[in-house]
Amino acid sequence: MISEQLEKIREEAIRQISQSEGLDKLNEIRVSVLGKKGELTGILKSMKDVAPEDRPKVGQLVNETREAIEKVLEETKAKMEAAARDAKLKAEVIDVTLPAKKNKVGHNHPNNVALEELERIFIGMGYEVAEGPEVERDYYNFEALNIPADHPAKDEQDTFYISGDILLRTQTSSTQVHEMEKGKLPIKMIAPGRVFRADEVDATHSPSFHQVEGLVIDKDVTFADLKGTLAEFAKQLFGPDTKTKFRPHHFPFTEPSAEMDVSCFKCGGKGCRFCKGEGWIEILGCGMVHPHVLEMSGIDPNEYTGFAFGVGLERIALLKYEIDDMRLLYENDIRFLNQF
Ligand code: 2U9
Repeated sequence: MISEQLEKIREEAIRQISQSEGLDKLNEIRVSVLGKKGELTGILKSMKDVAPEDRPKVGQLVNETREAIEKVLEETKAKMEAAARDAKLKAEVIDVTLPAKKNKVGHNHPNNVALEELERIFIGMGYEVAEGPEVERDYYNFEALNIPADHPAKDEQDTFYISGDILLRTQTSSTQVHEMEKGKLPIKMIAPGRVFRADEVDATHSPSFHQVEGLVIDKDVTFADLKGTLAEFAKQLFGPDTKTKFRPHHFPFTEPSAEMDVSCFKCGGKGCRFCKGEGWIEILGCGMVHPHVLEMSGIDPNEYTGFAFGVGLERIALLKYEIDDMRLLYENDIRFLNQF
C-alpha cells in the first residue's frame, strides 16, 4: 500500500532528522528523501502503476508527506542555527566588570636612575651636558690628556684598538678635549657616556661601563672651587650630613690630583659592613687640569685654570641602590630591573 509506504518514509525521515547533527547532515537527508532521486520522488514516478481514479488521492498524500518532512526539516534547521548563534555569543561574552589586565611597562635601569640624578645635580649647579663619540683617535683619548706613549693604559691589554690610532675610548675625557678645542670659554660641563677597557668581567669590572666626567675652565678657578663643588655634589647625592675627604693621588691629566671619599651613608662614618669598617667610601677622582692639557687644546694656562673630575656611573648605582654585583646591571633580568 502506497499510504503505508509514505507513512514509513515520513517516520524514517523524521527519525533521521531528529538524530542528525549539523546542517550538512540535514541537507543529506533532504536530498535522499525529497531530491530528484529521493524516495518520495520514486513514489511519484510509480504513479503510473496506480489506478487513475486513485491518483489524485495518492498525489495529495505524497504532497502532504513532502510538506510534513519539509516542515520538520525547516524547524530543525532553524533550531540548529539558533543553537550555533547562541554558542557563538556565549563564546564571545565579555564580563565588563572584570578588573582590567595590568599593562606591562618598562623600568628605568639603575644606571639611568643614577645618571638622571647626577645630571639633575650638576645641571642645578649650572653645568651643561655634552656627549662625544665612543670611537676615538688616540690623540683625543691619550695624547691630548697628557698620557704618554709608554703609559700602561695604552697597552693593547688595557685598550680596545680598532685599527692604527683608532680605538674605543677608555674615558669620556675626549669629549672635553673636543669642547676645549672649540675655543669657547668659560667651560662648565659634564660628559656622561660609555667607555671601554679590556677588563675581565667580575663583580666590580666590565669591559664596557659608564663614566660621568666634569670639567670647569675659567679665570681664577682654584682647588677650593673643586672641593666646594664636589662636597655639595656629595651632599645632594648621599644626604646633607655627608662629609668629604680628599686624598692625594696621581693622574697624568690633572695636577694636583686627588681621590675623594664620602662618609659612609649607611653608618654615618662609624664603620660598618658596607664601608668595610672604614667609615669612608671612595667615590671619584679629581684634580686641577694639567697646564699642559690646557695648552695642547689652545688654552693659555697663565690666563685660565680649571678643575676636572671623573665618576664611575656603575659604582654610584651599585653603592646608592646597594647592589653587590656589577654583573646584575648587564643581565637585564626583569626580576632585578622591576625593583627600580
Ligand atoms: C680633561 C682634563 C681632565 C677627568 C678625571 C678622573 C680624575 C678619574 C676615574 C673615575 C672612575 C675613571 O671611571 S673611573 O675609573 N676618573 O678619577 N677623571 S680627573 O679629568 C679630565 C678630563 C678632561 C680635559
